[in-house]
Amino acid sequence: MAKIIGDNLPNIPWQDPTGNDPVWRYSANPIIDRNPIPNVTRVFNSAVVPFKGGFAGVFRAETKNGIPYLYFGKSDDGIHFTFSNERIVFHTKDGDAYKFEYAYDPRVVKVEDTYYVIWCDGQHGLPVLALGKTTDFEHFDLVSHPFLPFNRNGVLFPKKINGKFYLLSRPSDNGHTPFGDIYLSESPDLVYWGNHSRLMERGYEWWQGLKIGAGCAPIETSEGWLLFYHGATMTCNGYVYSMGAVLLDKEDPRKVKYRCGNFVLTPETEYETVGFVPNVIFPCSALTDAATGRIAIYYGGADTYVGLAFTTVDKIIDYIVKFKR
Ligand code: BMA
Repeated sequence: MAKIIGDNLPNIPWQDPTGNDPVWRYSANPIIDRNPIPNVTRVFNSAVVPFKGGFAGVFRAETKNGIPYLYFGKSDDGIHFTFSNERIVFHTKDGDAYKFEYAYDPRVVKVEDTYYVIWCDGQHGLPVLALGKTTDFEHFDLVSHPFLPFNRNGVLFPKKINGKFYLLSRPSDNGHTPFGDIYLSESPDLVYWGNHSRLMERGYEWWQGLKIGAGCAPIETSEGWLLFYHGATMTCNGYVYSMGAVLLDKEDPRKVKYRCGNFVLTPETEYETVGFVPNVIFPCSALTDAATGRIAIYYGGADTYVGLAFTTVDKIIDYIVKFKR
């Protein structure tokens, strides 16, 4: 029996499965609909973490001038969120408010007592990763821009390994990036990063044949680090984004133990296939309950909605191993 190494969180969102799929959708999806905040048209690709007995999140919110920024939201049940009407302000080392060009696809990861927010930031019009931090979701500081342009999909490990921070990322281009593999880098201080290496290449399987990118923060399990990621394929009608899953070695996350050749969730429902960008499932965070092995995954649907999907540590690891490449 595989186990989640982590806290017991009996109040995470949950619904029992009705079929045999390795990952199943919440029946009341999408949990965030259009126009949820004044001057915001869509919220998607967002990250939720447990906070003070409830849940806090950093949300990708597309404002009505078409530019994405980061907004804060909180919830008692992880399903119904109330949002701040103003964007999150990150403070620079000088105490000034950081001036955003744009900001999207946030991930939030707690390491020790600090919540780190990583997003794709615009600098001089180019996409770079930015890393900020907070302890209370009221005051946020900008820590660094870890890498040179162009890069997206920065995902921190929730624990230091051998005293170092580990960051997954996906070097990209300045457009819609028709290529891309997942890289792993390490740092003693979140400012200086090195030992970059390619962790996983895009796959020969068609659903992940064009590019891949890390999704949720890796989940520590008795069998290794469980990573949900996205894989994209190219069609006559543009890209299609599905969710994949892989198990990395616990002691050395540079080693892939088992990578699932099948997707674990692919666009099927209306809120995944119809929207601003059709056919997109884009996982950004997951909540876990160690006692029951439950996992609740937050994902963006069609660049328009936020959906929830569920699995258990046993079901997903069995599936990864059964369909390993
Ligand atoms: C990627 C990112 C995501 C988006 C996806 C599909 O390149 O920009 O934010 O969900 O494309 O449009």
